[in-house]
Amino acid sequence: MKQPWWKKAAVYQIYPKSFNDTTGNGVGDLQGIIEKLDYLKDLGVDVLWLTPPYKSPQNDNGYDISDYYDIHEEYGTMEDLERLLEEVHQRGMKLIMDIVINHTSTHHKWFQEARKSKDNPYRDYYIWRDPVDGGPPTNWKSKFGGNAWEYDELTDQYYLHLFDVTQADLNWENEEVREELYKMMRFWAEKGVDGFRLDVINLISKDQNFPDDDGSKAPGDGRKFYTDGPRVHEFMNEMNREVFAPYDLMTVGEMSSTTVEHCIKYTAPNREELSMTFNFHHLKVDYPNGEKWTVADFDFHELKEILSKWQREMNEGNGWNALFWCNHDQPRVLSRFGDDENYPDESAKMLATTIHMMQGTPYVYQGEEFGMTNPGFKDIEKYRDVESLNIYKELLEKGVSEEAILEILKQKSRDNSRTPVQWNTDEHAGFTSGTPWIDVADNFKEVNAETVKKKEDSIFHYYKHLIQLRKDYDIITHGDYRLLLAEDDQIFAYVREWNGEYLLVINNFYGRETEFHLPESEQLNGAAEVLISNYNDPSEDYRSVRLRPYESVVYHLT
Ligand code: TEU
Repeated sequence: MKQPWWKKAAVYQIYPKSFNDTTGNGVGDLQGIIEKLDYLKDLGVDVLWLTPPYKSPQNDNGYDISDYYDIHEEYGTMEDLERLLEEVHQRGMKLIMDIVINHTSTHHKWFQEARKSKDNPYRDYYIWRDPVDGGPPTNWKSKFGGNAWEYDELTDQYYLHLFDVTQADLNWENEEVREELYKMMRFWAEKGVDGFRLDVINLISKDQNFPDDDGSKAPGDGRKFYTDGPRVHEFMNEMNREVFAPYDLMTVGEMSSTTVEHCIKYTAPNREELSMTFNFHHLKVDYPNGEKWTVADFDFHELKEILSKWQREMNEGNGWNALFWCNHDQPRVLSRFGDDENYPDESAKMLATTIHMMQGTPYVYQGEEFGMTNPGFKDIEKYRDVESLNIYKELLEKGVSEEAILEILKQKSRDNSRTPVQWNTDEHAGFTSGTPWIDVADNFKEVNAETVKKKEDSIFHYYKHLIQLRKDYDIITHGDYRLLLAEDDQIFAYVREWNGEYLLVINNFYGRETEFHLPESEQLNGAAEVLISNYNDPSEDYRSVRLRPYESVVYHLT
């Protein structure tokens, strides 16, 4: 069977607001992306994922769309977008658009109409309910804090918003809504975009009984009544038929709190839903007891276990994973799982190796390819993100000290990955000639694309090499996966096996030396070649390897 092209592709995520500003207004723009396309081509990525560039009041940086058919003015115009698409295609790359269809901004004309009256033709585009006992219809919580229902005086009803109050959930039960959304997606497909990243797409189907959460799991948050909900697979299949299949699109669904069983259903080819899914379980290993808003080390054993489970089970079920460490909602991977002070180079490369040798389609988040870090903001004034500002208020009200909250945000805020891309040593790291909308991290003089690219053995070139390896070695795409030394406190090692070939991937996740010994049960044989390593003199004997701080080495056995 012919394999889809995206199984050997690497995707690069662009958060336009922080990417590159050409107008001097402090906000990145589409023209700024065009300027950097040769750089991205050089990196070797095949696909660019653009986070929402549509018209929006920007309460959630574009994830609150007020017009799906227009571009946010700070980013440029529709002509700029078309030009970007053309330039991307000219370089043999592809462009996928981030699309947010679980909710719209309350500034969207549909919502503006809907709220006018109960019998407005658009009323049923959203989810409205009467008050219960003078309060919200259910005890569901918004992901950004507070209750998920907002009261609207005008009609004495509540509307549902799983995210910000200005992000009203669409009513997917309404066929007209679905048709409107498919029509809009076809508009983009007609323009020539190559696919979509679908925001929180597993939340679109809500339990129509709207029950209160009894609190058996996470008290009262309600997610079990809308996560991978009753009709979600039916809707995905319909969307595939209506939009994806006719245009042969690549699609990646962002899945909030999902399960591997559901992700197999979303992505197994015979089900005709999506190409691949993002899940976040491996990025909750530093949320002790599920609590994000606390300063905590990550649980290494849990990390290995989760990534390994998804590798094994998605492969067995014929599903397909999106592989990633970071995005615009997550802290920087180097600051989170590596050592950005003592071993930035070694640990960034080791982390990249860990996921780039797995099965799936790897994603690189802007700046990751040359080792960008969390900025370490020390003042609440520096933060911009709605979620961070909400939690700051909430924790203050609960009596947590400001100092403690700032420590938490320093580790967990989404703004950690949203600071401007550090291009060079110029003022504001070459991001803008004006005042950036959010501060540039202080380390830009050393950590910037230009400086890092110049060094032959730098993180940038290492990423390039990893991306190329996936193209050259089919085993990375097809091989089975098994974890080695599951109990080891420091080593993350695994074997990929395919057609009598093996890849042996060994990573030291810490700054202490250790030794790897191949378990007796592993009957690997054949001549070994080192495919890649972050030290220039890795051990030749793969059965016994002395590992230096954050050392990573990949052997190919044939
Ligand atoms: O994120 C969905 C999501 O559930 C998270 O990753 C979110 O950031 C987290 O729950 C906060 O703790 C997507 C987008 O990627 C994010 O930027 C948007 O804010 C969100 O949907 C709403 O559209």
